[in-house]
Amino acid sequence: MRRMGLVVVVVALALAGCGDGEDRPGTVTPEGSGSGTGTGSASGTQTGSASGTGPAAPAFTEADANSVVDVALQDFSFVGIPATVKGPKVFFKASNRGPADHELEILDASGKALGEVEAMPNGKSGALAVELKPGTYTAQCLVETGGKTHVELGMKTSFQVT
Ligand SMILES: [Cu+2]
Repeated sequence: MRRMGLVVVVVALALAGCGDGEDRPGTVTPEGSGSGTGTGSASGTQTGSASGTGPAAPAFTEADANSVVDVALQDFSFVGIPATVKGPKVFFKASNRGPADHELEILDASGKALGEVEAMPNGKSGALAVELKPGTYTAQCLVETGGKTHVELGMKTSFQVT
């Protein structure tokens, strides 16, 4: 236990050192935010995905897409995602038919998240433009209802990109 604490302190100091330099323009270090709690685990994980880089702008427009997929999000399934989608530019138009909040997250075959339409309430819609190589992909929703994720409730589907 004591050894772990020391490591955390060293990491924190190293981060502080980096933050003072001027050779990393644009990155915002977590220090100085005022909340003193949870120094240990927080500083380690946050540095990788630099804060300040917002969600990437859509890589292409609906008009430039090879496929436009209209998908309805509902309790608890995705409706409208074909078994096979022509890539590489796939434009998802998601609308929530509820009644619960839902999101649309796209994963590659290794389970890596490639993009998402963030959770939104019933009646709302959102879009996601992603470039997908040929292969197998999964759409899922990780919103929770009654202590279970919607994936656990069956809100997950696979599709092929050609
Ligand atoms: Cu959901």
